[in-house]
Amino acid sequence: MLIIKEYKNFIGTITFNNTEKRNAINKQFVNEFLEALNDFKNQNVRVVILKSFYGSKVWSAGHDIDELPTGEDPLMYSDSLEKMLRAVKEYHAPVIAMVSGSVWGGATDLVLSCDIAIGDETSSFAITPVNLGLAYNTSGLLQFMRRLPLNFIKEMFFTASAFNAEQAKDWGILNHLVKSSELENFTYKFAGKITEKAPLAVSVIKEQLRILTDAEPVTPNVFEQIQELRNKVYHSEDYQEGISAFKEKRKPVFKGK
Ligand code: LCV
Repeated sequence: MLIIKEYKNFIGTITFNNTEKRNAINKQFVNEFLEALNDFKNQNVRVVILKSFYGSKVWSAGHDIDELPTGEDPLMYSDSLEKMLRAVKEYHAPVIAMVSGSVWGGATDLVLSCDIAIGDETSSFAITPVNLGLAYNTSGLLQFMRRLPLNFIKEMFFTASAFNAEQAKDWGILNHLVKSSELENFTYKFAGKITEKAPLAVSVIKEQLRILTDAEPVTPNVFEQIQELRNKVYHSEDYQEGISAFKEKRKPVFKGK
């Protein structure tokens, strides 16, 4: 199993359990994740917490690079990571990311897709398509644009640098930054507060906020333009080079084509 699920007092917990691949998000991981959300729903869950094992250096290494298709758009609507992000945003109950360790690529998008993020001093956040010669997808960019100032988004995407817990708190990626020794306790107490509130009201407010946030029409022209831009990169030699370099554990040499 790539995730471990537990349920207690209206709180569902999903612990990432793919340590040898640094909790990279692949199809199997997402299938188990969606199944766990569904099981929790049948148990009338009121809050879900996503976490890694205590003390693990990496919360999640993001999209499983071995599953990134080449020669076509790797972050399509039907991609398993995209399905996971939508499931979190559309889930009837609040989902809390309890973060310790480094968060990479699509996993940063996952943290931003959660309703609340609570991290400790070891947490850091990077978005890394430029390491692979990739652009990012439209819903993902809109997600970042809704949450973070444009200059900070550009710094994150153009440098693929990992931003530390302090910066994440300052920029609003984290709701709360607590000491790693208190993270678990703080998060479950926080979740407990939500489970005491009217679950239907919480659920409706979450869905209202999702609908209102997503209510940004993208005109057909804008859509076509964006598709064309993305086409350029996922057919590029640089994308091939990005994937091969990762697999061969060497630095990529990008040529801009
Ligand atoms: C497959 C992996 C991965 C992985 N996939 O351990 O953001 S976007 O647009 O780019 C989007 C498409 C996306 O999310 O792309 C993925 C972005 N993620 C990354 O760039 C992180 C890649 N991973 C790393 O930089 C390192 O693995 C970190 C820093 C996370 C951990 O380093 P550490 O030294 O602790 P290793 O690198 O030795 O990784 C352990 C094993 O996990 C595999 C990696 O290939 C290695 O496998 P082997 O033991 O077979 O060599 N692994 C790590 N991340 N995203 N596989």
